[in-house]
This record gives sequence, structure tokens and C-alpha cells, in this order.
Amino acid sequence: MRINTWHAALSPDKSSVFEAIGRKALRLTYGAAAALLGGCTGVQSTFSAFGVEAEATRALTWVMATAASMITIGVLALAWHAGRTPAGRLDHRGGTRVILWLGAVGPTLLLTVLLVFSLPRMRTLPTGPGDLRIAVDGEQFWWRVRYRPAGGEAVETANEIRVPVGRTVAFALASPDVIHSFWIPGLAGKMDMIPGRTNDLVVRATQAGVYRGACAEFCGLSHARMAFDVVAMEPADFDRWLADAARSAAGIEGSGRRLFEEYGCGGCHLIRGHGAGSAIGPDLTHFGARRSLGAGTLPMTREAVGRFIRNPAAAKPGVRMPSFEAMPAEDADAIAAYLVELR
Ligand code: HEC
Ligand SMILES: [Cu+2]
Repeated sequence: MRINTWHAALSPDKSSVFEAIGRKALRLTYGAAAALLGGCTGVQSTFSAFGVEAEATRALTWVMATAASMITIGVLALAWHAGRTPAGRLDHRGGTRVILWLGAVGPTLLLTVLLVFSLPRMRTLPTGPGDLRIAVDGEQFWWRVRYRPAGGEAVETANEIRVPVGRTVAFALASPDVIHSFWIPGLAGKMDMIPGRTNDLVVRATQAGVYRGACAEFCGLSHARMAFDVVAMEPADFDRWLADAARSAAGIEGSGRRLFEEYGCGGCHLIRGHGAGSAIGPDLTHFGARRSLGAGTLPMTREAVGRFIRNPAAAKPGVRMPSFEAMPAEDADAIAAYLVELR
């Protein structure tokens, strides 16, 4: 009786129910395809390797996936064959031989070959005392970056990382707040940034270009807005850039600089050479030279910077910078004009 009622309730528009389910499935498929294809772009894909670590990972992935597919097909073929053989014709002594060769000797040999192939590819790149060290802290929701060139002075920046092509770079990864994960798919696998310890990740870029990195461990409301660009440069260009990044900000006229001080921005930000500042938030000494604003969240334009200053939480929910919504738009614009000039 109950079943009948159900049936009666369903049957009049059964076809439209199925149509709706079909439409939903189609939409999900499109969504999944778009997400998967989006992962195929070169700037942020494990299939486009621009560094020796990523190349090793890619080689391992293909070899392991091929081996696993072949084993799966072999096992399915055997199962199919067994299912077709009549029970009376099963040959028990033959069966023992199959188990010995395909169940024990074969897998041992295959796994040994795969192990010998993969172990050297999983080794960390060796580093020497002359290699460039870059300390990166993941902080809610941005990246503090400190270059420590051998023999040179340390340089602090934020939200963008530059590396020299062909040279080994050792990252020292840490976090002062929660667990983040540092991932530049084009250069290497991901590495967690854990409060209270330092994890090392060694990379060597093989091609100049701009790649994208992201936080790969959920760390709070704006986790998805915690990305960065990695610029791999020719070594000579990199050396020039690093020497330039070490200098203080150039003298800049205009009201923006005064307003920056009046609104107390220096309580969290440092602009080297432009008065006192603190290192609670990102270093802004060469802010205007970055490719993006707010850790890969907004374009680096005067307009976007002005909007971000008055209401950073609109772009990044949960952001650790207070809103300055009472600030007149002209003041925000003047400060933005000043900041984007810091190159
Ligand atoms: C209480 C500390 C604090 C104060 C005060 C503060 N900020 Fe920030 N600011 C931050 C933090 C933290 C971030 C990082 C936000 C993020 O991306 O998650 C930030 C980010 C920024 C950025 C983006 C940096 C980048 O690399 O993209 C700009 C620009 C900025 N602040 C400007 C200002 C200005 C202008 C003022 C003053 C009107 C100000 N801030 C006041 C903490 C502060
Ligand atoms: Cu994070």
C-alpha cells in the first residue's frame, strides 16, 4: 500500500524527475571537466615540470601509473579466464604453479624493479654552503620571504618568490600560526609549514618563466586566497634583482607617504628608508614591483590597492589587517598611489 502511494506520487512526473537528475549530472560533469582542464595550464600543473624535482615526480607518476595499469589489466584477464573455465576442468597442480609465479615471484621481481627505479628519484637534491637559502613563512594569509644569499645580507619581501634558473635553492619553510603547505607544482612536490619546526625543500628550476604556487593545507577563511607567483630568472638577472631588492625605498614625494604614517600603517608594515615600521604584516619596501596584490588575490593596480586598504576583508575574509572604512576615498587613493610607486 505504501509502495503504491509512493509510486502514485512519483509516476505522473517521473520523466521530469529523471530529466532533472540528468541535467544535474551533466552540469556536474561539465564542472568536473572544467576543474580538471583548469589544472592542465602550465603555470600551476604537476604535468608541466620546470624543475628537476618536478621532473622526477612526473617520471615517477607515469612509470607507476603505467605499471599499475598493466598489473590491473593482467589480473582482470586472469579473472576473466578463470570465470570461463568449467569447474571440472580446473587443474589444481597447474593452479599452484600460477600462484607461485604470478602471485609470488612475479610481483617480487616487478616491485623490486620499481623500487630500484624510484628510490634515486626520491632523493633530496644535495646542497652546498654556497647555495641560496630562502626562508618562507606561511602566515594567515600571506607569505613572508627572506633571501639569505651566501655571504650577502638578508633581504625580506613578501608574496612573490624569485629564483635563479639552474642554481640549487634551499627553502626553509616554517609558520608562526597554523599549518600551511608550500606548493609550487611546476617546481616540486608540496611541503608542510608547521609551527615550531622548519622543513627543508630543495629545488632547481630548469626554465625561466613565471609559475604559480599556493597554500595546499586548509588554514582558515582565506586559505584559497593565499597564492604567490614564482619568477624563475636567468642567474645574472637574478643577482642584479637581488642586489636591487636589498636597497631602501627611493625618495617619493606626495601626500601618500605622510598619510601612510598618519593612519598608523607603519604599526604593521615596514618600508625600508621611509621611517619606522614593524614587520607584523608584509614588507612593502618594493611593493609596487610585485605582480599581484594580497598574495595572488588582486591585480597590482592603484585602484585595487585603494579598495584593498579601505576594506581588505572584502577581498580576503578573515584577513589579519584591520579595515579603514572611515578613511576618505581620496586618502586611500593617495596612499595607493604612493605604494604602487615603491618599485
Ligand atoms: C594590524 C596590522 C596592520 C595594519 C595596522 C595595517 N596592515 Fe596592511 N596588512 C596587514 C596584514 C597581516 C596583511 C596581509 C594580508 C593578507 O594578504 O592576508 C596586510 C596587507 C597589506 C597590503 C598588501 C601587501 C601585499 O604584499 O600584497 C597592503 C598594500 C597593505 N596591507 C597596506 C596597508 C595600509 C596602507 C595600512 C594603513 C592604512 C595598513 N596596511 C595597515 C596588517 C596590517
Ligand atoms: Cu595557508
